[in-house]
Amino acid sequence: MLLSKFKGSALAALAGDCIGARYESMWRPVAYQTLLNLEENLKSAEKTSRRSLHYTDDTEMAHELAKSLVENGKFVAKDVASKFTETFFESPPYRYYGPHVRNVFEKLEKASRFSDLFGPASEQFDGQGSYGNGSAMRVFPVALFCHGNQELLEKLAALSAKLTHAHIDAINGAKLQASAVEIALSSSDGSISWLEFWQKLKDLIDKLEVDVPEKVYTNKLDMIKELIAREEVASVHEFEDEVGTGIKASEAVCAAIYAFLMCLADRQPSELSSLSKVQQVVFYSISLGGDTDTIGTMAGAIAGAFYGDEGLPSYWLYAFEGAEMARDLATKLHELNEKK
Ligand code: 8NA
Ligand code: MG
Ligand code: MG
Ligand code: MG
Repeated sequence: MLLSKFKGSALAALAGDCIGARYESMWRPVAYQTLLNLEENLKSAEKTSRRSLHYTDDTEMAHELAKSLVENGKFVAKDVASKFTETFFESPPYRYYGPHVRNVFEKLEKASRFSDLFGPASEQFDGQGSYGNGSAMRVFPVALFCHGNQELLEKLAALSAKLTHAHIDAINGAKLQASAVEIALSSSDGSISWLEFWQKLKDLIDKLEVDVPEKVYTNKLDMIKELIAREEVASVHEFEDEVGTGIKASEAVCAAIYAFLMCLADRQPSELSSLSKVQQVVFYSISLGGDTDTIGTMAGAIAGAFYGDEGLPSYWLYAFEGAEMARDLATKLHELNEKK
């Protein structure tokens, strides 16, 4: 069962990125029917064995992080930094990296030759560091690698984030997203309510934001609870106003968590009811609009870790670039976890 959860997480993360990337530049809600039509097109990929959808920066970086953990059996910051940097400079334009992260890679490679691993990220945005969602979008392999060890998970989520994102909101976003995947790995459908899941995340954020004056995650998590408990489902526009779906880690991570918890609470839209639970989470998260590939990939990583890969459509393995790699890395991370 645990292997199924590892594979489910990696595969649904990939699906969320590949599907979400189709709508990323639109910055508006995505109609359910549009997503259902795309799903119909993906089914034909199995017959033609055509890879129809590309992954983006989210998956590229997650896979590099996973490869490094698998090869080294531990987190080696220099190796992760050089893998991120090498793939960035070789990657095709349709990976759509965040607009400013190039500066970090240029400095890591050219200026310091990987001698100063965390300096370039801390110089971003006049020394504030990036609060973009790039730290959290790629973090799920840390959760798989650290499964069963929350202390290590928080440490590695922070270290992996700090290579490119030094802002506290990006670091806490990576810890929160990785922890959501870990809670999903450690529980099963029917064993936890949405409110219990939410409470675990809230307890973590209370601890992480104890000395943070702005408490962005505390406020957004409180709002998420209010929205899910409410009788009437919030419109996407209200969600956008209250929580957000943008490029900030605090918005995208909370949007992914909201989509997962809404489906766990059985409040998913009826239009998606023909789909498996993992698909419902991925599609619902993308329907919120905004940074759709990143919200989709993070919601997928949580949902796949919770429900496993059994209910996933077989054509997902054919429809997305990188599907074999996702499955292979998940299997290797699971083997490493078994040995511990
Ligand atoms: P990033 O570090 O460049 O941050 C993303 C953006 O957030 C920056 O370009 C700024 O606009 C803004 N930002 C971050 N920190 C600050 C700050 N301290 N002060 C002011 N503005 C700030 O890149 P990232 O790695 O976090 O980006 C990840 C996202 O980029 C993912 O969603 C990914 O899918 C991708 N993405 C690409 C495109 C595209 O079309 N190229 C569009 C959206 C997202
Ligand atoms: Mg992307
Ligand atoms: Mg938006
Ligand atoms: Mg994105």
